[in-house]
Amino acid sequence: GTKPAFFHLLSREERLSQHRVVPEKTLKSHVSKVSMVFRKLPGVSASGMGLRLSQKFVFLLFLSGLVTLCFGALFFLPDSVRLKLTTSTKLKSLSRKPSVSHEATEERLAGGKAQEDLTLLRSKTESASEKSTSSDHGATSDTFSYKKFKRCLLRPPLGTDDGKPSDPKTNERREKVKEMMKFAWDNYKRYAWGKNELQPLTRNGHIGNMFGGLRGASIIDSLDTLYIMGLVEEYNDAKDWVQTSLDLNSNGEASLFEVNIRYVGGLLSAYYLTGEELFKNKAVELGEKLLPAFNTPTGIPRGVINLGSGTSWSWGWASAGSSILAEFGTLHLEFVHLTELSGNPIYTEKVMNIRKLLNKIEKPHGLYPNFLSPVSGNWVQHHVSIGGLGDSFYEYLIKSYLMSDKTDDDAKKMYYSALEAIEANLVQKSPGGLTYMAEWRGGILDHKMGHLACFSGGMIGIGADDGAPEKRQHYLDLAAEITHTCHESYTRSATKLGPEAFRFDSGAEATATRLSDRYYILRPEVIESYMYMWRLTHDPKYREWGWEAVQALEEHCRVESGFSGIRDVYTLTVSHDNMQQSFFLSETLKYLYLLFSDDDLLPLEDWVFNTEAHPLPIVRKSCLQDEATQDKTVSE
Ligand code: DMJ
Repeated sequence: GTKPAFFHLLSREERLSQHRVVPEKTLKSHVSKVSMVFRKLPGVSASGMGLRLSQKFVFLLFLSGLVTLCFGALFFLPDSVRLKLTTSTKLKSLSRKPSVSHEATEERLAGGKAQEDLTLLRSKTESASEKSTSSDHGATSDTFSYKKFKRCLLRPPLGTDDGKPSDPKTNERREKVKEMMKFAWDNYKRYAWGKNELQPLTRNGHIGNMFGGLRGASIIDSLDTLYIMGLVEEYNDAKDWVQTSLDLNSNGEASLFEVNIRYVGGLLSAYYLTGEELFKNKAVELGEKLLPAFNTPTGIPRGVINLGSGTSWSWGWASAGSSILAEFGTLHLEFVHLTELSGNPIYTEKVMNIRKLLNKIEKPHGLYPNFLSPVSGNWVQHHVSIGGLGDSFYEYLIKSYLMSDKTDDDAKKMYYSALEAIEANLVQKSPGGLTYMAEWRGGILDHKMGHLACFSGGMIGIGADDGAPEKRQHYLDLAAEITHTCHESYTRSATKLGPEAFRFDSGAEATATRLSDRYYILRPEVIESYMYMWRLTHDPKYREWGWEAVQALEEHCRVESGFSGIRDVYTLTVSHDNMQQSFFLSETLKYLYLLFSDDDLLPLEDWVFNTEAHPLPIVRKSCLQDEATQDKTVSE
């Protein structure tokens, strides 16, 4: 019984076999077999090299240990290395042509005009990424090549001139938005640095309880906005903070959804834009901490997770311990990218499992209710909404399809059939001719549309082109009508900002009828739809509507030390809510900036925006693999 040094590496069965007494007869026959082998070797005595029986036994034990150790070592190799071994073998047999030609792409990428410090910063960060190893809290593998990824983009991410419009009036408006970002950022930095959000009236930071003890939500949410706006110093401050102060070892209760869309999404975008390994490693490290939320009987994650212990549970307010459609349905884009970057398939497996369950389950009238039990996998209540609780699930279906380079056919099918069901059951026309999306409660319509539902103009717009040919124009019209209705909800208020929810009953048309629905918290959805509709149609009205919003924000939400939400959009004696939401920096201001930029700043051919407006690149699998083949051939 002495345990071999590698005892701890053995499986249970192997360990047991280490204790088994070897019968002398068997032992003898083993020894004679070994002698047979040696007999064939010249210069080796046929008598077992003159060893005593006990020596032979030790020798045999050593030999069998060595063999086990070799197999064991293979077994214990990290996933990433095994993946690399298998993909490199597979890649050797691939000989498809790259979908994006090498030369053509490099030519397009080379088209950029020199941009002084901005270019300097950007080239600095890129070469940093090429030099760096995965030693920064190395949770990731080295299977992802940033260089290859850049080659597979169709266009430079920031356009030829950082998206600067040639028309001076538009450029002036763009500069105004940049100034707003700088103002919001400077005040956050001055009064709330490292906290999650700025409270601009009391001039202090807010931590809240959504992010499980994680800090700096406004910093993570701002990284990409600062970068695309060329706010170099500010971006560097943000990056330094991530490097020195973003502590992922927190131990609080976090919303899986919020941490994913803001932190994981923000870090992923920052990585793809800058190539800084730091962001990639932090994103994967954080992604890993979210995985225990999926340990449920169905694999549908629960809404809340303790980032330290991994314990997860459902929101107390969600009926019967259910999970929320917009929460577990808004993980797909980020998780697919976590797999891309880490080489670990688990992230994609988790979200594909959600997808499969939703695809399979019966849907009332083809609609997806907002509450699902993570235990039974059944719907818990029949409340359907394109606004809060449902919204970004639909958004992620079409964006999953687009982000997969239009290969994810399940996502495509699910999106268009969901849209059909929405049109058949929820889309309404008001007596005044406004198109809106009502909510559905077990078959009964609630003629209310939330501000959150206003993202759907943009969503239906970006999906229009891939719908059935006879439906394409119809979808584009529907997208324009919804966006128009949402604009009406702004123009019909005194402040020219829209309420949290507006109604189409009791004589109301796109106005809030309840006091509790009159607030505006700097939300982006209406402006988001303006931005997409501008890109899709180039109808100048969308830029005008965006400019109206800028003026209203300046007039009613800008206070001495930042921007604040307001409690009632229908009164000019405004009351501020004292909160500069992090999504104001990541979404509202970014979409405004893109609205006044040329289309080649983050072109839609290459990027999809996650639901927090963090740009994620389209995954061009065939290009990435072919590039790998080329690299391999060169190095061989
Ligand atoms: C953001 O965090 C995201 O857009 C989310 O999808 C919905 N709510 C806010 C903005 O309103």
